Amino acid sequence: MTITITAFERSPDGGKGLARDTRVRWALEEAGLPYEVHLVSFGAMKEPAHLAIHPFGQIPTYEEGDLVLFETGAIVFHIAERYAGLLPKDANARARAITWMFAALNTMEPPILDLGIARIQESDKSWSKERLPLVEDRVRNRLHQLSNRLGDVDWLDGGFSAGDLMMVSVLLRLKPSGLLNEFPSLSSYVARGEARPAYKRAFDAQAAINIGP
Ligand SMILES: N[C@@H](CCC(=O)N[C@@H](CS)C(=O)NCC(=O)O)C(=O)O
Repeated sequence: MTITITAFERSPDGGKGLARDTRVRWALEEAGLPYEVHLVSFGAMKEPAHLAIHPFGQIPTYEEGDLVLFETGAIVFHIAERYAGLLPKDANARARAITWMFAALNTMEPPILDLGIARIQESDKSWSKERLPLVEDRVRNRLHQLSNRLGDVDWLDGGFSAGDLMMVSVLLRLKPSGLLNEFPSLSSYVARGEARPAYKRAFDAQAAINIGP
């Protein structure tokens, strides 16, 4: 059955792979699944046709036959549950990998997104200079905790899993801030993710749309 995802017609990051279709593409590549991409403009994302598949008018979405999904956590979990390569077979290891997916989305991503807002959308506000260090410290705190847990191993819990895919995807959003460089083990962790052939294919596919081949 054909899998179709949606992505930005023109990503605001100009093809740096930070739009969230990249993590879905990465999961599909890890699972060896072919997929098609439907590109949507900012205007079209808010039109009824797209709102019917994404109630919040965002990308990405995932369609497979009658199934329509939104939210990258749900999409990556769906792919990982059904196809080999992203979740361990052992039930407890599987539950732990899923825990890391949730940790990436619920514990790491919110302060990281907040930092992006503080650095870009709020930079012209009178209070921006006072707020930014507070937001940065909240991110630093989480990075410190994550780096302590990762230690000197390659992946968060044994072999590479959907938990790492989601964590690396979330951490990648920190690159423009430079904060990741303060944590060498996390920088290496992200680099290991980026070095995976499946990630490279996903990155190149979104870049081809946004910056051309
Ligand atoms: N929690 C959602 C977030 C989706 C999201 O924020 N998508 C962004 C692109 S990365 C978007 O569509 N932004 C445009 C908008 O919200 O109008 C997920 O993980 O899928």
